[in-house]
Amino acid sequence: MTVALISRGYLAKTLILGSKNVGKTTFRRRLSIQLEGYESIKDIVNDFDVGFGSRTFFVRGKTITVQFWELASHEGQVPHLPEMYMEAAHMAFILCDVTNIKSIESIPYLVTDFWAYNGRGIQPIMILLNKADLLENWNQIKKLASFDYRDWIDFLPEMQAECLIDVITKIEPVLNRMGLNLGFTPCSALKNHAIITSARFLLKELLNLTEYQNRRNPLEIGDQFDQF
Ligand SMILES: Nc1nc2c(ncn2[C@@H]2O[C@H](COP(=O)(O)OP(=O)(O)OP(=O)(O)O)[C@@H](O)[C@H]2O)c(=O)[nH]1
Ligand SMILES: [Mg+2]
Repeated sequence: MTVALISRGYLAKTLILGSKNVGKTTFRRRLSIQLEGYESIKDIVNDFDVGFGSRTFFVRGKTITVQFWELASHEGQVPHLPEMYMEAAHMAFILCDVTNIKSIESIPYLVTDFWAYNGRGIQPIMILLNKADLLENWNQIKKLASFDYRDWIDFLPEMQAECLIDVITKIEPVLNRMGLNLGFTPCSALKNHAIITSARFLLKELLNLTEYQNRRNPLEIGDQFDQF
């Protein structure tokens, strides 16, 4: 008789958002261990061009499978996010391209949409300032390896730094009120810079949020993850 080993764990559904050409697909592919067959999910949901990936992490004694859903964006506009994908998401990566101010300016809109539609309200986000390898002082920046923007924002070109401070001012206080931190880091597909550590950061924030909410309302246990 064969005994199936069923591993219990958690599922954290994660969106990968960002305007056109910021590097979402590259990021998703590098982060994912592709599950056979799932790449063809595009065929099933071809209305929206959704890319899928998945990877399992072990964080604070919990095995958590992270599903990544990348939604297509359209030239020159903040992508319209189909509600069916937003609804059940636990957390989101928000990507921008550090050389493209417009993509930085779109961040607050993406975050607002995510919080408005996911069905749980304010959930953890990690902002990735992608293509940081294109910056002049990338060699200095990459050594900082910090998710706290106060450590590296002065290394950015002035326009980008100003734009980012504006974004941070809008988003950070909202997260702080939920006991969450804003994760915000330069990132590059080259050498997988900050890719796995960003996923771990998000998961820790998600666990913090779950604990925070359970403390506030001890009867409502564990609805942050779908157990499988
Ligand atoms: N220099 C540099 N180029 C990158 C990086 N990540 C992605 N790219 C390049 O940026 C271009 C767009 O990358 P994609 O991953 O297709 O971006 P996307 O956001 O999925 O694009 P759309 O789905 O069309 O909106 C490609 O030419 C990538 O090779 C990075 O970290 N550094
Ligand atoms: Mg793409």
